[in-house]
Amino acid sequence: MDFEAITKYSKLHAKPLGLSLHYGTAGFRSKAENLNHIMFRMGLLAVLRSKKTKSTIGVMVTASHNPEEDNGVKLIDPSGEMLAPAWEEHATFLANAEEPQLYCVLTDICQREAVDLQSEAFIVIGRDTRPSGKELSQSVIDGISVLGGQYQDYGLVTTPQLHYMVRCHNTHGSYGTPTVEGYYQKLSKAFLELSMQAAPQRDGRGALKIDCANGIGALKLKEMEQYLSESFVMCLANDGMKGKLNHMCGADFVKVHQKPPVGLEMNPGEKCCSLDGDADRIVYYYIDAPGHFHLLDGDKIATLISTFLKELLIKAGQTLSFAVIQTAYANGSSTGYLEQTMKVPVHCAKTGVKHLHHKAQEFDIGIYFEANGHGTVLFSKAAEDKIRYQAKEEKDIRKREAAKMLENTIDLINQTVGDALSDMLVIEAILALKNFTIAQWDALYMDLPNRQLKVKVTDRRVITTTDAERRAITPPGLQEEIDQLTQKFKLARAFVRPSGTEDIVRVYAEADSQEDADKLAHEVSLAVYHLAGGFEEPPKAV
Ligand code: G16
Repeated sequence: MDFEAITKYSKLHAKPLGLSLHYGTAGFRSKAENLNHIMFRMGLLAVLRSKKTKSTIGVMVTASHNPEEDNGVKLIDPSGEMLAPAWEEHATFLANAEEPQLYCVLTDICQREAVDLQSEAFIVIGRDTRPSGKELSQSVIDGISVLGGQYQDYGLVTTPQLHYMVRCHNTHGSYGTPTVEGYYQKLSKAFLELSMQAAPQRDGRGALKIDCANGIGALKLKEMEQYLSESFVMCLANDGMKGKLNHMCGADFVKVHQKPPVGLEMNPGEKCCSLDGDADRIVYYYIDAPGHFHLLDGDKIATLISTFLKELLIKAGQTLSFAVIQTAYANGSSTGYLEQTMKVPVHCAKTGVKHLHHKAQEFDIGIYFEANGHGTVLFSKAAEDKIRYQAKEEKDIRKREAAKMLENTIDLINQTVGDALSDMLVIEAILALKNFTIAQWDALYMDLPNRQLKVKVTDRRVITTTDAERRAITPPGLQEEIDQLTQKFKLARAFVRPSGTEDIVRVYAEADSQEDADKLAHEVSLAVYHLAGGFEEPPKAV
């Protein structure tokens, strides 16, 4: 490593003295003006990770659901997964080194990880549509170049598209062609083959209104549209021509506020969905005839996909282990339905797709979705091989057809990470095959009323949790207070956790009526405010 070059270029991307940022739930996130040095240093780290793994590594510049003035960055590991936890620690360490220590920290990482500096490095880069993205990507490139790494800049892509590129590069094309066209071709082929057997869609039930959160999703859906059949009618709203990214729209807004986004006109029964800013999450919704809003979130998506896969596995006569992974935010009704009605094992992981992804890898088929709409399905290598073999060689036509549909589902799902575009096509294919309206899908089970709130505190790290974030360990007295409050309501549950993407504490509550869920969430927010160093005004009632 060239000490002089690193020192010289680092000064051009100088770290503000004393600024400390952490690799959180999905990488670094902060106001864009704080991130120049982080980007440069993540360029450096990506090169070391690439040398260490002798593989292509991804660097995605995005702050996903955060507001437009924020930005962020995350590294993507060789199989397209989130960065390994030990390297998240290196990332934080490197990000917070003051200028004179930077070289030492780099050397230390190289020694600890036994990085062979003579190895080659190849990095792929992508960014979402934030105004700050281009300049910050250039800082990443500067970091890569100073360590002699090679790179390919994909420019504007969805986060899941970059995850896909990384996997394609490292599997030498067997996962797919590492281009956006390759991505569209792979998904559209699987989608068209899968939905081929669906009855023609009557009454416009195939049409879908999509709120693109004024983000990258709009651009990419317009590109993908030509690869899909004319029978799939998409109508895009919030396509970034007028509105601000994630502002009063997008999957996070719709999920948290449980109401439609601005900029999307809804008529009763119409199927609608929202993506988030970098198109890695999706939620569906509709209004019924009296005008009530119904949300179909990640839990409902997991249930729909589980039902579909379970039916196909039975038809194909395959006995593969199968589980659903959720987080503490999963609605109690969804867990009950999966376990008791569908007889599917359910596991709870900490928030962050990286945690769910690893748990899902323990099964032949692991379906993971966060309630916020972030998720996918993983098929083990053995399961995939069995299904592909059966799709080709099975003599029984019915079984072979079921195996063929499972094979198409494998190809349609982005197995690297939650992907709004891929998830949307999976959902659309299933609804068409089952000839389900969105209301019929919604009727699988009834959600328990729930509420999510945010509380501002001086230092959110005073809250630590256990039991997959369902119980607070610190500050003292907080969990006892939550337990007492919860006891006052029927079918109630509540928890709090520090966000890993925003400077706030998240509060979740559910109960048997909306009024009680709102009340409980508010009372728990007040407990957080008083016991965990709340500032500004105390939280107001919902
Ligand atoms: C990211 C993560 C998700 C997580 C979400 C919220 O989503 O990828 O797994 O659920 O942040 O995390 P937290 O509650 O810690 O702020 P996205 O869509 O912003 O990348």
